[in-house]
Amino acid sequence: MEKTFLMVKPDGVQRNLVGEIVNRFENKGFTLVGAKLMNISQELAEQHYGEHKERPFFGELVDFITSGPVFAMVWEGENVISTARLMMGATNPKESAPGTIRGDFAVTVGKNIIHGSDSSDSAAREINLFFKEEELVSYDKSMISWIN
Ligand code: RTP
Ligand code: MG
Repeated sequence: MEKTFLMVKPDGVQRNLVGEIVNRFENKGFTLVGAKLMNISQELAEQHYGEHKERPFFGELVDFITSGPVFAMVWEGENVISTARLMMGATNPKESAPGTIRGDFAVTVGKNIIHGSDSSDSAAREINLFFKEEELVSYDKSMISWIN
């Protein structure tokens, strides 16, 4: 089953949006298979955002993502990589549609609440960067009955 790496950025954690964001992906029907609240080191930030190394905003981006705890997650489900990107909304909140996470909660591009992998290659790379294999679980919700 397809997996993606999603992360509530430091602004989302500070604004108490972790629950709201988890809720959206749960309600959609995806399965949370790994999660942790953590601080990102300078080294991890530079690796994670390596593709933007030459961009003028790289320094700011690394400073921001290391400025406070993030909530790192791995989600599983059919087409979860592209669907999560749709649910996040456009990178720049001034273009992200209402109803999306960035459209509903963010104003500026530098503080856009959430990160999500943009392809299957980046999902594999980012999951590997943030999680050890034993930190991920595998389960089938339909097999667990809490009521009967
Ligand atoms: P992300 O990687 O965080 O999920 O965001 P994204 O794919 O939608 O956007 P990407 O192009 O990968 O950019 C990474 C992050 O860099 C910041 N950014 N700042 N000042 C700027 O013009 C600018 N452009 C991008 C954003 O926080 C973006 O999420
Ligand atoms: Mg990106």
